[in-house]
Amino acid sequence: MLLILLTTVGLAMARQISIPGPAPATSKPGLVNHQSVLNNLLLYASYCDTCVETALETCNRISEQHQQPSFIQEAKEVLKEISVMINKSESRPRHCKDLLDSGDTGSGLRLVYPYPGQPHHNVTVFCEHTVDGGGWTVFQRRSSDSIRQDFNRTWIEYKLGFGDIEAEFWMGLELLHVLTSTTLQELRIDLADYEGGERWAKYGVFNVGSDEAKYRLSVGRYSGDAGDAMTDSHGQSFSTHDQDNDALNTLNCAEVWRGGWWFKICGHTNLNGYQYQGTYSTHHHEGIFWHQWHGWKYSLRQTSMMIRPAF
Ligand SMILES: [Ca+2]
Repeated sequence: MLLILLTTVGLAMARQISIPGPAPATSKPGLVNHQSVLNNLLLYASYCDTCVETALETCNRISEQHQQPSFIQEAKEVLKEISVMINKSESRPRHCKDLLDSGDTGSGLRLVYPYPGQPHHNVTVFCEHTVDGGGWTVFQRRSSDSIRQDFNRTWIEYKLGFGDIEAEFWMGLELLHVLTSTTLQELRIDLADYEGGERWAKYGVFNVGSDEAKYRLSVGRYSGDAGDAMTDSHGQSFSTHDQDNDALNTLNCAEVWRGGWWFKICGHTNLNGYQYQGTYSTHHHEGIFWHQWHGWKYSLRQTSMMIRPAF
């Protein structure tokens, strides 16, 4: 576009300059002389429009060629800066597995960047690298060794998380949804009783839906020695004492079982129940229980739930 404009203006100028005849009385002598010399030169060159146009185009092209190196250089530098920013962003750990892959060992609090498209949005999580190959991001823990937390919380508390991340805590369903949405996750659950016994359960599929889906649970492909108490809750929304999303019309499972969970009718486990110590005898199943191991009326000493990308 610029080339066409310059060429058009150039041709117009050339035509104006080449008009024969006496110079206006007001013109300066030097300008008259230059115009006369230019006229003569154009006449000598047969005054060819095409020749002048070609010459101007050549001029423009040479001018643009002179400008290109600095423009290209500038563009290259911008691309390099963008590339560095992208690499820096991609190298940030999204979860504990990324940290394990980059050489992290041990266990404890770590900073991760789990939100896609938000490279600066970080959260503190607890990474477990000492169990089953490591790379686990812990999202729930109960422990009789710590100051006990109240797990009979509201919907908003289960959504945002609560407790002490180095002791008893619940990560929060919103972050759990984000962490399980990017790639296929596996779930590992570790249980301990008051007699020194330990069991584990692992699920090759684990996903928590969005707030709109009431944090619907997808879970399956069990392995372990604790027994499968979770698959029964597959496809079930989360419930709390102030939000009944279970499949039982006659009561609110979260209310009578004293904690938020993916209750169905009501289910085979609740690791967010009340912290009785071992055997208890209340009417409802209120404890921290895993039916396939210690039945309905035994509250466990310790539990942890953690996730890791399956691949
Ligand atoms: Ca209900």
